[in-house]
Amino acid sequence: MKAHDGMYIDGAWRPAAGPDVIEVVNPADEQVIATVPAGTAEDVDAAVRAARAALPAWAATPPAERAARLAALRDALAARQDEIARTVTAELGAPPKLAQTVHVGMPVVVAGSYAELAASYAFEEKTGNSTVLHEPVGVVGAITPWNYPLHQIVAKVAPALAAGCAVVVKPAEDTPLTARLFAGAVHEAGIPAGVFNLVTGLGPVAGQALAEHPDVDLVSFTGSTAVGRRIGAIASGMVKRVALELGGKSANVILPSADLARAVNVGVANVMSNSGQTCSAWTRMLVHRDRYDEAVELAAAAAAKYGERIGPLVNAGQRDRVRGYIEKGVAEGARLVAGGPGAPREKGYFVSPTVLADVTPEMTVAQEEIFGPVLSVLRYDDEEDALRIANGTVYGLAGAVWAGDEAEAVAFARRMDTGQVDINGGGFNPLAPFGGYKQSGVGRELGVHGLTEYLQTKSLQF
Ligand code: TXE
Repeated sequence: MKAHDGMYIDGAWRPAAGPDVIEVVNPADEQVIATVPAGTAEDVDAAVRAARAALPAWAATPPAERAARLAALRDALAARQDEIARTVTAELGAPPKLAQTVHVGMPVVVAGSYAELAASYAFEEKTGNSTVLHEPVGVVGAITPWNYPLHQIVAKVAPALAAGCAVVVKPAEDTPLTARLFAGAVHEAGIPAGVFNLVTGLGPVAGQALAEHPDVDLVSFTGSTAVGRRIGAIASGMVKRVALELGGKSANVILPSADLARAVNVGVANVMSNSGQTCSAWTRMLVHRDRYDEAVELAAAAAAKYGERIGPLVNAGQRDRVRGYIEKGVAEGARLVAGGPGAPREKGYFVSPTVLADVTPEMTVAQEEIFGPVLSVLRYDDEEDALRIANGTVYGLAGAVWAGDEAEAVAFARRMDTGQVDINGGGFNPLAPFGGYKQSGVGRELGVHGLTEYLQTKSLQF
């Protein structure tokens, strides 16, 4: 057990204002592995003041120099990738290979993409008799969740720094250790004092203080829709900019002409990866009634195979919530064909990869975000029915379409109310905009769209 001190504020680790700490638990064995300070409004205020003081010089730093610092940040993250991966495994429970490739590999690529974008983006352009300046929004308050502890921080901090903003991050209470390693990488990268600050603490205390701080110009939040709504209300009441990445209930639409085995296998892996704790996961599989039984059988087999590789959920509360959803699904008439609500191991917050069949669109498990390794398989009659089901939730974050013919899949994808669709498997693109339609959020992350979230425009007329 290690007791960590301090918050990273104004370029150094400084003692927290209060004595309270947060215990960090390894979800695989339920042991307390560390404590970090629980920041208060006072710590948040110190961090925001440091960011405000650092802002003018960083905003005036030539983009090429900001790009060089971001490249150094990418290198610093890559240099400590083993330590970060071990930490993600310890505090989130991610299997070591997933921790290396996705949890660390992806943010290293994203940090690199913003080093390039900072260098290439046209922060000044001409239109008619005007020059349009794309200027940093100012001080950013970033509130991040635990499901991808490093990626969620990098997806906000890298574009904000590329834009010339100064940032205060409040990471999730379950995964503050990865955030501390990120702060170490920022320091090593030579990013000037105050441009990046880290305050660990509880959401309703430190998170809320950050969102409400009058000197924060933009709040970027990723997490639950319930908290996102509160943050949105605070931001609109104070007329600040806000970016919200919220929940999802994404549809994996398998059209009759698709390669069924491939679509099902990739679909199951997509849901089970990271123990289902992915906002963009394709948690609803939509299959034509003629191929439904075959798909359910394939999905159950794929889930059972996945069972050996799955990590725990992040904490006991999330585990109980996920189990509750499985029980509710069965109570509402779904048929359990793999996994179930029982505890697969004595210790740790594990839930077996679970597949629910005979799920109908109005069931709770087809409407609400479960955030665990639970796949619902739904039947549709024809394409119009599939579209109605796919679009029939309050969410619209991601999705997938599979068809024998790519054009057929694309035609369907165009009619989906969702921010991102993978065609016949797709694949992660760090430059493609990521974000939600409907109640999945406001704004976009990644690539140039992620950068412009942190910019405001000024026009000069000549
Ligand atoms: O999220 P919270 P939780 C969804 C998913 C999950 C559910 C609950 O369905 O089961 O949310 O997870 C901070 N003011 N997602 O409870 O509470 C908090 O400290 C300001 C989807 O962990 O939203 C943390 O840093 N901040 C998701 C962050 O908000 C507050 C990722 C997220 O925590 C706050 C995670 C407040 N009043 C959960 N209360 C995604 N979209 O990827 C909490 N926080």
